Amino acid sequence: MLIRRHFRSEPRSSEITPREVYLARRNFMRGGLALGAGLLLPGLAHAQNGNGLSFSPGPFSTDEPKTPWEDVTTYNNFYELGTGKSDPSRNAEMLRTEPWSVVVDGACANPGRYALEDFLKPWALEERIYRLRCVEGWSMVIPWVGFELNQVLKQAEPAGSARYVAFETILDPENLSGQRRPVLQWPYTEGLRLDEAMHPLTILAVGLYGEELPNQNGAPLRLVVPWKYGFKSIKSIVRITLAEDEPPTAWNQAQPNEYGFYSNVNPEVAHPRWSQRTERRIGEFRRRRTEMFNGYGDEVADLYAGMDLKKFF
Ligand SMILES: Nc1nc2c(c(=O)[nH]1)N[C@H]1C(S)=C(S)[C@@H](COP(=O)(O)O)O[C@H]1N2
Ligand SMILES: [Mo]
Repeated sequence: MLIRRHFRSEPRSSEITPREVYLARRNFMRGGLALGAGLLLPGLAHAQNGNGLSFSPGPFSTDEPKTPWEDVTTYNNFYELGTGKSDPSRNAEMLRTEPWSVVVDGACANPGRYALEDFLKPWALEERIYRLRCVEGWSMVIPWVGFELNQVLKQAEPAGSARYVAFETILDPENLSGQRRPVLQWPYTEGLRLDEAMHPLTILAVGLYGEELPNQNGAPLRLVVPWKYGFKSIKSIVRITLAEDEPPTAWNQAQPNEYGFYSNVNPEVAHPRWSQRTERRIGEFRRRRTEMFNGYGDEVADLYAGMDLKKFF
């Protein structure tokens, strides 16, 4: 994806060094033409090296301080790349993202199989700075670059019978060593109700901090659903399926009493093994109170009007 940048927010100086190092290393591994410039020019030289994304500021962004690039890209959950927090960044090269294609299928009039470039071409990219709250009790603020999922779904022309959307991560056990162990049912799957998937907060992300997604964050394409626990935000998506029935989801299959289909962030509903009332923002020491719907209640509470959210957790 070689898209020139028109806009980027100025990184704080503390973020520049690790990102410069990261980009220089990635260009080196890709054999990129911009290797010399990436290594030799100081400051924001990488703006010219082709990895920056072109995007405009989007709605719903929080003005809370962003979690530093270093934490966002080295403290990860991506079990295909290992179960430790630092495994995904260390094992990032196990994920092969070229070539990549995305299938849109199921209960819709306009299904398709797209090369990644063609899948992305119609949609203008926006920055969305969202809170992400992991069910484990930590949270981050991440400046995603992506576009609303509802555009893709509308293009697919969902059938009247479609009520859910199912998502699938790449299955590649030869390269992804995590998929050679039965920690979860592979490929990783997730799902949303159709109205949740159509909500303007729900995005497909292709980047963060203005750069293409690092592999450990779910390159080349991942879901971001900010009012739900982090595991709903499935990484490295290869299939999006319109469905009539509630689809199976990886964590619900693994531990149905711990991880429900909805998994809305809810301080009132404890995980069976720990409370969900507080969280630690990565980089902070004192725990903070967890907000209903991760603070996005004004936007999404209506989706659940009349539902017992203790039952539908
Ligand atoms: N395919 C896949 N997607 C996944 C996961 C995973 O293990 N595999 N982990 C989930 C969990 S538990 C969280 S908290 C977020 C973490 O996203 P981040 O590493 O970009 O912060 O990704 C989610 N998406
Ligand atoms: Mo998570």
